Amino acid sequence: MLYPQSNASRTIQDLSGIWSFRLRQEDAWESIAVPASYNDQKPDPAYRNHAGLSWYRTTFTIPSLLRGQRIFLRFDAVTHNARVMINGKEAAFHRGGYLPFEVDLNGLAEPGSMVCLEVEVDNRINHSTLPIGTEGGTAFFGSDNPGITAVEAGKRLQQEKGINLPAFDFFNYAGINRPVRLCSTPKSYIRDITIVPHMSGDIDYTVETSGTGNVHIDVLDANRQCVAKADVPQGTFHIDQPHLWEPWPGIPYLYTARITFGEDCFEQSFGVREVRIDGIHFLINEKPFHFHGPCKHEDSPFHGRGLDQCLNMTDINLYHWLGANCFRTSHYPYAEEMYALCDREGIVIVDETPAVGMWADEHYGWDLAPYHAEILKSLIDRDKNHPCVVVWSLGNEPNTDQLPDKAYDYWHPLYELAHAHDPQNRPVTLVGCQNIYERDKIIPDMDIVFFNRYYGWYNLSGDLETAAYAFRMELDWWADKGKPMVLSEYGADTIAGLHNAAPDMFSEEFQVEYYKTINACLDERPFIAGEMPWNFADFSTCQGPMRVGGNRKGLFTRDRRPKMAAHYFRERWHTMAEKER
Ligand code: BDP
Repeated sequence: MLYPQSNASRTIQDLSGIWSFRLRQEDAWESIAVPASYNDQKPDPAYRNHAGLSWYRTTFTIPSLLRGQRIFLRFDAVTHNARVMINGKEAAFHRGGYLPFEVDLNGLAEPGSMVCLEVEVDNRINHSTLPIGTEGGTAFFGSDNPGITAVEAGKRLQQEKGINLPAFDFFNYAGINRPVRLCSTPKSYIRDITIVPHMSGDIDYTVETSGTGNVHIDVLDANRQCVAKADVPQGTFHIDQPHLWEPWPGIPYLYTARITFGEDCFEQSFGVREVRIDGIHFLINEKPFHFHGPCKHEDSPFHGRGLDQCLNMTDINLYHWLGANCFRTSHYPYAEEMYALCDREGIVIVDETPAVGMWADEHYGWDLAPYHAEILKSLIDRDKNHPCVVVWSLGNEPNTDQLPDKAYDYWHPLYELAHAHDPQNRPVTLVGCQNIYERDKIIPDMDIVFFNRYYGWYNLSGDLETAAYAFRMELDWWADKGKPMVLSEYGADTIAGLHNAAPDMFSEEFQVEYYKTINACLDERPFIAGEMPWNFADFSTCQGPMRVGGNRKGLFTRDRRPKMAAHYFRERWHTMAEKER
């Protein structure tokens, strides 16, 4: 699905602003900002902890000058399910909270008329959604205390009340989290574009269209000079001695394919870069690439998970400040604006589906696979042309060791699907949790092994010497597997400002010592292709005995102030980048 564009043939009317909102149909309408999560917009536990439906409403007028055009609404993300009503009539239902969808308005509303737009949002999560949630009071870090009569009765009551908690460790921010736009194109239009670049300068492409017209393509360099042309909807054009798209600290050079089809036109940017794996090396443009950068969340005060371009810019500038070159979109697809920014800034992305919370044995009986496959395909369709995206992640920390064959049978077809569906055939991974690695069949089978480990934190807590001993033992086991491996999460909760000369858990000194200890183990191993600390910044989670105002494993606080560990990584990563230059 193409990203909305306003140009000589297409228009966009951004519907961002203050809409009307209510949590229950019998309530009066209140005011709400769009786009943003609703949860933190009012100091009211009913907003914060709501589980169920909620309603958004706004009005807009379709300009008369759009007569004769194809007119549609484009929702970038409504979390998690959306039912869209146009002038009181149901126009669309969309399942899934982090990917875009369009609602065709032709036949539903006339140019020149005012439209009433209502969106019914469902934020409930359960065994048939991605991410996974639980009905009742058992959260990610909650304690079950099974067998205690009174606690069991309490849990039953919570179930009756409809308490709905995440099976994952981030707050279930909900609502219209990303922009809603009224868009138009000519009636005959460019439906999709696929670009597959090669370092030789040969660029394979496909333009999909609807209606009648001729396709023409001009390929522009960064100075908007034409460097190639094509006149058929599918084929290969050639750029002589192309500038490559290189991750930071290289130059992330971007070209633009300016496509016309009848009256329609569209500009698609792309980078010339290749990605492949060779033994223990992950290669970008045939050079070994070392992933170093913290994983992220879309999370901030006020906005929750809502799009905030200033925050995204600030974060990417902090990545530059750190000398970081990558992040993973833990644990769901991010807003499209972030990928466009990373294309420009040379920050590499590991792009993840919202498959998180799949740690129960029963998971493999829930038959999520068809829906999961659909989401994976939509993610690839959305992000396929971004040079910054170099790996697909099928999901985060599922149960893969307890029922290793079932896990294999679930995940392997998704792995194959990602390869078959991605025109650029990027490497594929599934992020593994700390588990009985000797039993695991699927994680070691991925193109590149992403493994999350918390030696010294969740286990062997605080004893860093023993943590290093244990981690080294595990690394010995992986050493002869012949695959590149990325430590895709490791970290320690740290309260900013808590200091201790003898480093103990939760102090800033401990976080630094923890990273120094684990990094020393990584530095000895040639098959380690990267380190991705958990997390870039502190972030909000649901309440629980393990979380003091959220997850505190950030290198930065939630308002982006560096902890000591941020300074430590800054030194380490800039030194690494100097050597790689
Ligand atoms: C990992 C999860 C991540 C958590 C992290 C933690 O992948 O979502 O936030 O642990 O516990 O298991 O901090």
